[in-house]
Amino acid sequence: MTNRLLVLACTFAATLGALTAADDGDLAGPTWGEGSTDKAGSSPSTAMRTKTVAASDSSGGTVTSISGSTGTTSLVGTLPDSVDLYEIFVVSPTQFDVTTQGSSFNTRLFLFKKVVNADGSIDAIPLAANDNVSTLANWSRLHNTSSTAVLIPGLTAGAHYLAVTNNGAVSTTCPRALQPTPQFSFTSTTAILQPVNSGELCDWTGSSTAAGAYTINIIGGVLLTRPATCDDAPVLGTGSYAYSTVNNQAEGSENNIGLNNICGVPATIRSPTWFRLDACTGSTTVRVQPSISGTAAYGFVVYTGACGSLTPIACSDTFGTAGELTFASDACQTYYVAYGPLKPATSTQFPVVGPGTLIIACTPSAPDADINGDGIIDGNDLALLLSQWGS
Ligand SMILES: [Ca+2]
Ligand SMILES: [Ca+2]
Ligand SMILES: [Ca+2]
Repeated sequence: MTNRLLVLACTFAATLGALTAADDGDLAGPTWGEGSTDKAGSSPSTAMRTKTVAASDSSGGTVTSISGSTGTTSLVGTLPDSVDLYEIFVVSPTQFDVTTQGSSFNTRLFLFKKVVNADGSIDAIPLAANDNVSTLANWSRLHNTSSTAVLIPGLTAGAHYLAVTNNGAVSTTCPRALQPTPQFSFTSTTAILQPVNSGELCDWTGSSTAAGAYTINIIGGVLLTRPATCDDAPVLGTGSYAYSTVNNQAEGSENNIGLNNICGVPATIRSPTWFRLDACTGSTTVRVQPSISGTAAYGFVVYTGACGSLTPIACSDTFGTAGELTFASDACQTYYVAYGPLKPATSTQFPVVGPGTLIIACTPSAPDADINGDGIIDGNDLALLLSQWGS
């Protein structure tokens, strides 16, 4: 009975929208939101990666702003949530231009290059920082758009980290020490500063308690990237999402999914894009609808479980048309979907790639009112429900 009540509680919570909200809208671009909790950490391993199913890795998805807040839940050194770090994809270094205009507190911006080491560890190497755009305003601007000077040396296309902090915080190098070494010296409050120490990011220091809501305006040069692994999957709820696979063809084959062992289809999903379902309890339909009808073929696999230990539960492998699947879903389950262009084993051609629409729909089932499972719906069920209400 306990299990049954738990399931019921989950079903009711989902019905009331109390479970984890989907990432769609706020997290699918062009505006990116941190959400109501502190999801952006202060290190490369806890940074929030901006991404969208609408992107391919080179043509990308548009992002115009990132919004969030500092100062509430996590601890960074002695300051609560004083740093929010985002992984961004710089596509055009000479158009790179970000500001914190409109933020509610006195900000600083820091930019780091993401470096993946041979052992797979990740470092953030400092490139630039700015406190104030001018002597007349305390919002920050980092940009590389000058036609006469390189303002951010070392800025190239690729993955970077962008940090927003208050006006007292500064990044420090490794190793962590009693007296950590700041990476920047704020001898000027208005210059775009270059690092005074280019060792990798380890920690932050500072004494300001300024915090609040911020907006990072993306003026140019930054795009959202495609979630290419399970770990990276954004949460998508019921809705319609533009996608693109135009760059999948150029990508490596290490993430391809062979369908023969999963569903007995001699074909491969090339360079799949991943998302996690914000599922309802009932019947969920996923449809991958290419814009180029008749020629593009798409496949996808639905999994349950956690990344690294996924169990496939359904395949879609329709050739020459949209891929579509309807399956029974449970709001208390975790579902991952990986989709991409489908390459038959007999074909030597790469499958047609291009833009399309990803459609997620759900028909909720009626809640089971027979809570105690005795086959009768009566006052005993109501009493059980009320006893669990709000608990
Ligand atoms: Ca935060
Ligand atoms: Ca944070
Ligand atoms: Ca400032």
